[in-house]
Amino acid sequence: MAKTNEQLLNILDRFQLDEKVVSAEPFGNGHINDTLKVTNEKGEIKYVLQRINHLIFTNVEMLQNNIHVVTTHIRRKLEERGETDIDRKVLTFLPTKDGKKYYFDGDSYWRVCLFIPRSKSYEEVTPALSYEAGKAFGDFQTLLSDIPEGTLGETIPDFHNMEFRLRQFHEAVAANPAGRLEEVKDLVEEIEKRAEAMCVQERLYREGRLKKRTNHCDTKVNNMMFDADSGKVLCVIDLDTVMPGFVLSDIGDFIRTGANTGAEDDENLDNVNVDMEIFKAYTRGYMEKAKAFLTPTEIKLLPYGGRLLTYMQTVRFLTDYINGDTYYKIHSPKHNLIRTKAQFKLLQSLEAHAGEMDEFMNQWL
Ligand code: ADP
Ligand code: GN1
Ligand code: MG
Repeated sequence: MAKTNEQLLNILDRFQLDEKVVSAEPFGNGHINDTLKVTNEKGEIKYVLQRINHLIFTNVEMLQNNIHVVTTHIRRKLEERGETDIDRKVLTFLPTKDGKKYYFDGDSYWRVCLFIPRSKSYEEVTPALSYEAGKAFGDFQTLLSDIPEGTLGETIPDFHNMEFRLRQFHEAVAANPAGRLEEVKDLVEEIEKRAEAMCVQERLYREGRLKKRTNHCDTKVNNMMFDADSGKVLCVIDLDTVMPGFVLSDIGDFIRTGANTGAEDDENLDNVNVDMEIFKAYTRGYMEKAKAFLTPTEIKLLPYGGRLLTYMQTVRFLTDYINGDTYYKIHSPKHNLIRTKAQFKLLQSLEAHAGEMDEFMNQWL
């Protein structure tokens, strides 16, 4: 339920803020949590307040603990590198007055972090920004590569496990709870056709040919803040899903969002295609930072990562549509179906460019 400004200020009052704040207003385009920007008496945005979706992140304690581990780890590494302006390069979460990492108001879970001044996020990127984004996510994985195994929990178990996502899809199809199956049967067929080919990572993992790493797992283009002046990436944000997983997640989700010439939910499918210049620029930036730790198998699979994450998102949006829209926030009755169709169109475009993308990777093999 929406909160009044007064209620939001009461929530903010539970945190150790270092200045007086007067308003909290909706911010950003996320599909899961509620994000608000918090303004001080001078009208400057100072903090970001978020209501955590605890139906999705059911273990808030683990979630906030993961984020604490990740942000303190990155902060220490940046200090060791002698970096300056660190408060703009890593998120800083503020404790509550009783020293906790979140506040529970009896109904919802809340957290607060510092707003990063003079920064910008984008829904669409140029090749130049994309190259910077590639370097930033490659560096993010490098910075987190020495977090000892077992330190971070899986905030959403099997989050990017394709076999699991297909099981959820099959359960939805079998139950057809919202009576929408007939309307989507062609899409269901397209998903089934590709199902086996899209579970390569899980098979390679079982065979011991692919390892898990610490990934961001939501490298959407709007989950990084760029410096408003230099156009360089300042900070990777939205750390809820940082957890052990397969490396293709962080390549794939950027290709899915950044290298799409249309929107994630574009109703005009002619707008939706892969932008090869964005793909190449991101990959160049990413490989500059990540080549040192990637295996040849991972490098070869990189273009497959774009197809996989786009396929996974098609499956997840369609599953939610079949289930009657229980997971993602929607802004119109058919929003999840529109999203599914746009993601499927992008998948077809990525498939058509697969050979060209594979060839591009040869320079690193
Ligand atoms: P969601 O789960 O809703 O996607 P995010 O953490 O990604 O939440 O925040 C949504 C948007 O709010 C981001 O795309 C970004 O534009 C902005 N934002 C989030 N955190 C900050 C921050 N600390 N400083 C500046 N802007 C931020
Ligand atoms: C969700 O919260 P947001 O909008 O950054 C989702 C991602 C999806 C994305 C699709 C926890 O991310 O996995 O890829 O929507 N996050 C969760 O746009 O499910
Ligand atoms: Mg986000």
